[in-house]
Amino acid sequence: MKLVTLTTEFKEHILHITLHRPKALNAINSLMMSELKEVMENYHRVWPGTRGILITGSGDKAFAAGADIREFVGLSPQEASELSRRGHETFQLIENAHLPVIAAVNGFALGGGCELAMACHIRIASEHAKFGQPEVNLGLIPGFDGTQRLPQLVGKAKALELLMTGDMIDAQEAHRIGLVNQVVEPGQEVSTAEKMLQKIIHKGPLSIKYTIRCVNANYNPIEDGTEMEISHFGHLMASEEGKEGISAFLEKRKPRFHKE
Ligand code: CO8
Repeated sequence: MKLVTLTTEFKEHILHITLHRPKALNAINSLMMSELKEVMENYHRVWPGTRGILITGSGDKAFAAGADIREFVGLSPQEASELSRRGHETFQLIENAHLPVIAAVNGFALGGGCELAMACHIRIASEHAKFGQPEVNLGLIPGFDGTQRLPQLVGKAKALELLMTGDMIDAQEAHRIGLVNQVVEPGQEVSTAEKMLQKIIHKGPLSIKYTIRCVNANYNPIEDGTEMEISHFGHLMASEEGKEGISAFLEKRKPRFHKE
């Protein structure tokens, strides 16, 4: 896969995706969005054996400082909505991935950058990371689902405060309000995310897939997460994976969920 705005590396079953426009603080332009979509749609085929995905930014200054503001000039309402829709579709591929996706936030995660981090299942932040939705400073609102995902993570009142003030918060504050899962020393965010992914990808892949699906259903008004959990629980019990996990416990051995 030929990519210009992203770099990828595949190691130990983890696909590392790095946003790579360091001179523009990894701002997400339309090419980067298309490439991210292409990777999310094709990782199974291009990197068979992928069990987890890690997304980070290149350099030590930014994860992504937002959507690329330079591309906004002269957009018609239809073109702007179309760009927004493409972002939604791409980030939904991340949120609904069948495997864990962790953001290792190494610096500014603003606007679309914060929205990308929020679409991931888990966020590990460097101490010097900064988060915010500064769109109101531009006379805009978030366009990649920030108005929807931020309240899910931090609650309505705090989300409205961040969205309406446009204030930037540091990693400790982001952790305190539930926007990030863990704060680590600068330079440790990728290795910490890798370690967490390694732990998760050694569980049963079907149970991880169903966990993501059931939790996401809780936030989707057209899905019934409770019924989904009941049905997936039943399915797992009769699956090879469920049988192996239960047998391993009873036989006092480690489960073998993956055929190496
Ligand atoms: N877009 C384009 N270029 C950017 C962006 C951006 N979002 N952020 C930074 N850059 C560029 C700067 O223009 C600068 O380029 P140059 O050197 O050519 O002038 C370079 O990156 C370095 O930036 P600074 O010199 O500004 O670096 P500082 O350390 O002084 O400041 C900041 C860092 C605070 C991050 C500052 O760059 C900044 O405020 N950036 C903009 C942050 C922002 O407003 N983000 C939200 C954008 S809107 C958005 O994300 C909406 C998402 C939904 C879109 C829906 C589809 C249309």
